[in-house]
Amino acid sequence: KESYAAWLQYTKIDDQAIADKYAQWCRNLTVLGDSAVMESAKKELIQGISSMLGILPDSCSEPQQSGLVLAVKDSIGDLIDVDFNYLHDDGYSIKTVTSGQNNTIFIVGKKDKGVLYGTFHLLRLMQNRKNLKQLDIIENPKNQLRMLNQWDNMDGSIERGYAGNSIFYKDNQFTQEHNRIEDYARLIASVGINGIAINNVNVHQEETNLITSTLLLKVAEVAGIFRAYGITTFLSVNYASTIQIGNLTTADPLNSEVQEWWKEKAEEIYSYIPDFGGFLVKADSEHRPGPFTYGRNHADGANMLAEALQPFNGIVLWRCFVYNCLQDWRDRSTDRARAAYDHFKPLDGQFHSNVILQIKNGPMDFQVREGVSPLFGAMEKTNQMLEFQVTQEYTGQQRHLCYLVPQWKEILDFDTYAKGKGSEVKKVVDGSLFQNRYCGITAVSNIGNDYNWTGHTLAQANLYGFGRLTWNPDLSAESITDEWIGQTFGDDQSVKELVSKMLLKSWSIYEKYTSPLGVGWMVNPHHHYGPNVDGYEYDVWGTYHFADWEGIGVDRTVKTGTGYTSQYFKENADMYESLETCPDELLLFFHHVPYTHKLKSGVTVIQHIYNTHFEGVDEAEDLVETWLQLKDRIDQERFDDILNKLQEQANHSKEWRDIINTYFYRKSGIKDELNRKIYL
Ligand code: BDP
Repeated sequence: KESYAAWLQYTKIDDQAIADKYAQWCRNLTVLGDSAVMESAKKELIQGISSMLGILPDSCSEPQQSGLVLAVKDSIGDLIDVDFNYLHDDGYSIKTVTSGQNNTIFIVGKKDKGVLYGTFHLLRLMQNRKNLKQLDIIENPKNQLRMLNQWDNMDGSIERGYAGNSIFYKDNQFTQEHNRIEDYARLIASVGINGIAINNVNVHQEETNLITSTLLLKVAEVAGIFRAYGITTFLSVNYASTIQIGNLTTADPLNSEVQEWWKEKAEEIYSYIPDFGGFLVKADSEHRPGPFTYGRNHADGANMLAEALQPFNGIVLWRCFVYNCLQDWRDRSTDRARAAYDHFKPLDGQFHSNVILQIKNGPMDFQVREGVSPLFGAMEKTNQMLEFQVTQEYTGQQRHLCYLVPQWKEILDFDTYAKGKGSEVKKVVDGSLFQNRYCGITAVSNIGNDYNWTGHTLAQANLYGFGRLTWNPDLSAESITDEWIGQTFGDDQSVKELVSKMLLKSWSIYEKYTSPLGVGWMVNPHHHYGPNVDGYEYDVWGTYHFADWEGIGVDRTVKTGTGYTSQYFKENADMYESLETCPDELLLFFHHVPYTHKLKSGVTVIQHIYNTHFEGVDEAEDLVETWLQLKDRIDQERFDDILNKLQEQANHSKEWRDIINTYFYRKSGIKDELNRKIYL
């Protein structure tokens, strides 16, 4: 089925001229070197070529006059010149060599993983019908760690999953769906993902057991599937494992029995999975155990685990999503946005070199719009990793179209000024700004066992785009989008144009009819779907908008508010602190203002709210119209499925519009200048 194949469609090439050209290189395939990863590359090429060209390449033991050659540094010999000094471990070169009768495409990696990435690159070019005649490509990933986090529970449910159940677990056991897991590995390896944590960061009892011998055998099986695609397996661990499964009475990181227990545990894990990646840890957050219980800090906690993993080159991914979820909403001094920085910044320099702090993109929680976390760049001596959320918890839950690549681009390009101008987030997390030992980008995955992986078929683009950005954050949103559409829906110009427009506008559309100007959180508590104006307003989670009859917004200034703005470097701190320079789209994230406050756009806050909510609905309806134009250009199954989702979105956007507009009309008593129907 097309929806299952996602962007690895390998649709038959109808244009005979192109097919004939490609065939010159695809009749012979020589793979120099053998490893599971090389085998995966070969398998993928054979699948891609036979499906696109209808020919089965001959497997040759040495290069022929024409054909494809896959090789690594150690096996390429003097067949061609490759500057291996320039290639990173995951890098590759693709070269078309034409001389006399010879006509060969070489895909050469420093290691076998590079060959796999190069193979997917070539297939991507073919799926987009590119000319292969003069390829001379050298690619290195910008980020060293390019990861996904599965929030899968062993009972088969997925925390914040919107595409069915887990492909990994069912009824507290591992599934036997190895083919499905392998297909997932193919999908994510094709965009360069090289690490995966296979269980939820909220580690319940069942998942705590993943590091016990019976289940480790199963983890090792899964790790084997991923390994063949160059992907390293990690586990989320329960910080209090020593108590839960270790028969100890404490999880104090400075207790020698606790330390010993983890050391032995690490040794045991590595006896099953020699290339195990390490631990992902959510500690002292949202009722998870952590070092605070013992009066220790997070460096103590992370370092204890890091020491256990160190002999095996394992790493600790320590999450900075630490805040008090039981605070008093009236107490503005405990601003949740401040929490990560307040906890971690003072610990700079205290973490071991195999600890990476995993930091959510914003200080709150994956809202449609919020500031960038001020922790990026603020810890010069500490490895940092950026965490995005591909699963659309707050962005429509894969029932609404919300393509997040443009949002991620903005965040990656955000200048922290940590070392003066040009200190973008992407340079912090790729390690180049502070020369970190470990670094990278990770995200919460959006897949489940739905036939199309992601619920909304167009949500596949988020997974694709995330991977591509981890490989190269400098790719433009437009080019990522185009290549995704070409591979997913084929080479139809009108499909490309229209789908690209839909995707690229969708974040802005979603933002328009949901919570305004960066204030966030106007969702139903718990499941976080749909509008709820005061759902979080008077509860303890620290997620308020402070709307009253006079105004709205959270004052996070130093002068009169929570002081959060001071956590940024000066340029940004000044920009956000002042009403004059704070960007419109984040106004209510940083300031409390009257409804009559004039935005830079020239309209008042209240009028902006009305306008955008009407526009958002209109534009959501346009999405349906645009899609309808593509009837007969897209297979029936995907066409219908996407149409249903877009219609649901258009309907639901009205509920958002009416509830939000009515709420602010009743709060402010100010009428819409255009006299549109506001209240329900
Ligand atoms: C929030 C989710 C919650 C996660 C938490 C986290 O609502 O389910 O456990 O983040 O990241 O977005 O730990």
